[in-house]
Amino acid sequence: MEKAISGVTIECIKGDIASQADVVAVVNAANAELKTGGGVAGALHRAAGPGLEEECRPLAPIQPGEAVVTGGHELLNDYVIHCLGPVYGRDQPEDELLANSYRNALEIAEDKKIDSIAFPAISTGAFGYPTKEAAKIAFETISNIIPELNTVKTIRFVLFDEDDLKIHAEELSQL
Ligand code: AR6
Repeated sequence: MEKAISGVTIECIKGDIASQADVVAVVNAANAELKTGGGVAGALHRAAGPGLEEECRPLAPIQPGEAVVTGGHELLNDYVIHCLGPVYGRDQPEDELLANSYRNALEIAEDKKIDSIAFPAISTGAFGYPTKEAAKIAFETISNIIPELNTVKTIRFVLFDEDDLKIHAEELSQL
């Protein structure tokens, strides 16, 4: 499933965020300490090797909604953009904090002149954000920021299972 808006392609695919060979940057659904963990953070840190955690150490801790960038180390990508999403029901206002994650990641991508970026569904795993609500916020935020984008041309959502892919494809088609 993909959709083009003002020259920017938004794609939804099923897959593993740690195996996206053809994008310049991947986004990590990080923890505040920017350490390895479960889910996306575990997959990216495992594939990147210990150099990633080392580079992250002086950048931590980060706040919900904030994003920071590192190199990709042994990943297939030049950059990792680490976003701390909100914990659903705890970090408030969670919708704004989730939107900030997407906005801040895309601002970093522009600063670094990155043309392709892959996101996981931030906050929808261990942090408990309902997938449909989170997908709506993600796509609305991205469509609002698209007029400000110059270098980013491809924004990919990498969903881990068929249900999450379906939910994201539905929300994207309604944009
Ligand atoms: N590729 C793509 N998506 C994945 C992958 C993968 N390899 N693995 C899981 N997902 P989560 P959060 C999906 O928990 O909710 C970590 O332990 C997953 O099914 O990775 O922001 C950190 O250390 C879900 O839909 O991120 C933090 O403490 C989505 O990615 C905390 O979890 C996000 O799940 C962050 O929680």
